[in-house]
Amino acid sequence: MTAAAGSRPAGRDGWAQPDHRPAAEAGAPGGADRGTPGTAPSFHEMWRDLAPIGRNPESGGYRRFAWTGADTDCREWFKAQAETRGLTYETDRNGNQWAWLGDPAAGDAVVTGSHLDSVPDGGAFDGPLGVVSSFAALDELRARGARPGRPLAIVNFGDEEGARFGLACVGSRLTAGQLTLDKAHALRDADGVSLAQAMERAGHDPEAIGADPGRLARIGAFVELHVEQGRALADTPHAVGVASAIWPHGRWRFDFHGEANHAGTTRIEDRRDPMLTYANTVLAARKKARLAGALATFGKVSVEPNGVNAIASLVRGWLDSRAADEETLAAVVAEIEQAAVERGTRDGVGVHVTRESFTPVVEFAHDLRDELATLLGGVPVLPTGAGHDAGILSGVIPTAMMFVRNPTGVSHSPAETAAEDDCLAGVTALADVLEGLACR
Ligand code: HGY
Ligand code: MN
Ligand code: MN
Repeated sequence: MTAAAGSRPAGRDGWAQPDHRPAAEAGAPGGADRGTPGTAPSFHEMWRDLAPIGRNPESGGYRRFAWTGADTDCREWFKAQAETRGLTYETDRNGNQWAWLGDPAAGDAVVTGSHLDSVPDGGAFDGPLGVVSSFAALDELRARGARPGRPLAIVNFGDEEGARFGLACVGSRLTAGQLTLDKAHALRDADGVSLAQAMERAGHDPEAIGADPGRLARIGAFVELHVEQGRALADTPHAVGVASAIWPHGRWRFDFHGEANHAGTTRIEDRRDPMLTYANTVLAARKKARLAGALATFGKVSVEPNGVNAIASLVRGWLDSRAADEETLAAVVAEIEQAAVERGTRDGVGVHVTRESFTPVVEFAHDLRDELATLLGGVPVLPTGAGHDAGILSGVIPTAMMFVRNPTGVSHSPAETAAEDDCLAGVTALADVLEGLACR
């Protein structure tokens, strides 16, 4: 939480230090003053209850990986939120969770939501802000006495970050038919556990997974609210913006094959050290991306045998690369691969590159995007380099995204933050959008 958001000191989850007074008593935005009906927890209470789940006490970051215990706890939290509001709760064939106000079968539904899983040591906001805001916005609509003419739903898409199995947006990709069953069943985590095994252990039937066109056909619009993962709004008077597009992006695994040997006895000229080739490839990626106005990041690496006094036999580095257009992205990745191969030839190291995932450019539906911007009174419209379930679904149904200002722009880090007032402005904006779409 930033200084602007209140007098309580920032905690490591990005919000105020735990305050165990009831939210209304503590004067917290999102408390009873938000007019939540019945016993529905306020924004502040929801945030407080979700905050400890999957949080690593040492880093302060979240480790909510798909189908783990932390993920199960998040999912139970979601179910409890649905039930406490009297919403119709269901889990779909791919493990995505839904909470319905109105008849799920009626069609032309307005759906909002996001995800609750995280990257390794992720922040508190990426995903959960959209889910918590969705429940709070629904409460606000009810408090306004709004009468939706269309079903409304809140969704928690499973495995958005792909932190465990390496592929992002598995829940929405499966639903949209953009992930084949063969590929889904081939997914393994770092311990060799398959996606199917992990699902089964968490109580979900892996045999059920697959495309769900009937479900998507009943949705008229999907709007995802998300913390901004940049600083485009930071220096504007706007707490909320609307997305125009998502940059194309993908993940590539670079395998550098060398020769294990003794660090103390192997002459320099006799070495085939894949770490050297990897290190040079990291530098090349940075340079090629900078020259092209793109982004290229090696954020994950594994080394075998991973001994201090041994030259590595294998280094695996995962490249995440993104650009404004697909041609630039393809060119940058090809240049990085070429640099790796050239350097590998000099080092006696074999280089093998595998594309693990690719998401094409997303241009959000102009009419829905413009409708949101109008409903919100002319807020900024901005592109993002981050991937989202809304991007996956945009190929199938009209989707839009709203961003809540992030004062530092930091994301995928425990330092990720947003001011509490901005988050509450996001709730009101989302309620305005849902009302505008569903109550006209
Ligand atoms: O990696 C991404 O862009 C997203 O945050 N899943
Ligand atoms: Mn993310
Ligand atoms: Mn996200």
